[in-house]
Amino acid sequence: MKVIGADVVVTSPTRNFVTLKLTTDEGLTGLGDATLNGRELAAAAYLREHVAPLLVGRDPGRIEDTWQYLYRGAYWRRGPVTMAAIAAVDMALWDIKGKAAGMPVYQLLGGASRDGLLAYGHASGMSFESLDESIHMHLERGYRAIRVQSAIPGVRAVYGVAAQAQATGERYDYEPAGRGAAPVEEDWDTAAYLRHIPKVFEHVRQQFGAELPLLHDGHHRLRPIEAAKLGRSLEPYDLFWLEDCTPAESQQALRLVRRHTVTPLAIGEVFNAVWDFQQLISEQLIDYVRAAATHFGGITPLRKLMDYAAQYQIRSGFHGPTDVSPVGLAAQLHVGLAIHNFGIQEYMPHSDLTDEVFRQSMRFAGGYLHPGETPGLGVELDEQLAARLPYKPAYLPVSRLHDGTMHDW
Ligand code: GCO
Ligand code: MG
Repeated sequence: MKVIGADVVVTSPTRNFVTLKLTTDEGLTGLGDATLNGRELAAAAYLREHVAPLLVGRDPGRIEDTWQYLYRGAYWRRGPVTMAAIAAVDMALWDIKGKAAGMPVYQLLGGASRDGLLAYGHASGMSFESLDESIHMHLERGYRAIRVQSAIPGVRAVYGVAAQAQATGERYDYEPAGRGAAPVEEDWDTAAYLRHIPKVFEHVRQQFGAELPLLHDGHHRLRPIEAAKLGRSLEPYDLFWLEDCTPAESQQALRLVRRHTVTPLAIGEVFNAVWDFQQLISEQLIDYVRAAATHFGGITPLRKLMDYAAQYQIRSGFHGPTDVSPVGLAAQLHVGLAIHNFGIQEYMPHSDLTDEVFRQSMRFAGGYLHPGETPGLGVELDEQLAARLPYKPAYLPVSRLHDGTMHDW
């Protein structure tokens, strides 16, 4: 079998997605996700200009070799643009291999290690009341684990806290930044945040009991000693995890956090290679790996990362926001089903229009996700509909302290 076509589709149903479609001489096609939120066109150009021409004529069965060719061969290793592009190729090749074998990809990875993947949803509120409403709504939809984010008194706009209408709406495929030529600016006050968040979790535990798994995302905003303080102050509320408490490119900063708190830590949604995790895993500085197949070079390295993490009893918590396309989500559902050290899967449902552009075999029932039994990844792209929904500039917000200083994301 040979690859005869490598096409890049950029489409924007409710947000922008970059998809690679490989076509083979035997008529099989494969899809891969290279969506890089806010930098979509860079990933699309990397694929179109530098990768697609290299793929035509190659044997699609040689997944490992193609991955190494693109990773080692480029000279310029790693980085989010490169690794998103490689991820798309890797996923598309697994998709083709699954279709050729007549099996869902998880079967090729060793078969299912469980019946379904425990998923967590995003609840948030501008007040305790609206937060409670949002949690109730998620429980009604079947979620059995909830990420809790809250507005902070004295802070105008907190990232990840949906406005009221969105928090209670049917779907929450919101783009916190909205669309536009430049990022919107939000504000931030770490001291106010550290004072308020423990009260939020105290309230939620009182309302929803001791058993509901609760998660929280710090969005990389704290210095190590602040993160340590937050982790410690949340211990009475028994979090499933505290995510991205510090900007994690300084892996050793986590030593300090770890010294002071037993709140489990999750990190890595912005990481793109195993090297970003090396110290965190080998020193057991985290409990959950937040990588996304889309930003980590695809299924092949994600599987290897999880096997490495397994030696340290570290589990998966793959990044599943709406800016990972249904193709990228499918890729990590197959990995999550197959590996032994699965922990939890983030799940933010895409909009109805996105679900029309990408038809998925994946299902969510009773709080659990399953990639389905369709051969390959189980996602079909409606190219005609995709072509009618062109790219629109959209950016994540930035945040500034009240004196105007740019803050960590
Ligand atoms: C999460 C994330 C997202 C990211 C977004 C950036 O945990 O789901 O932090 O909300 O901010 O994916 O592109
Ligand atoms: Mg996050």
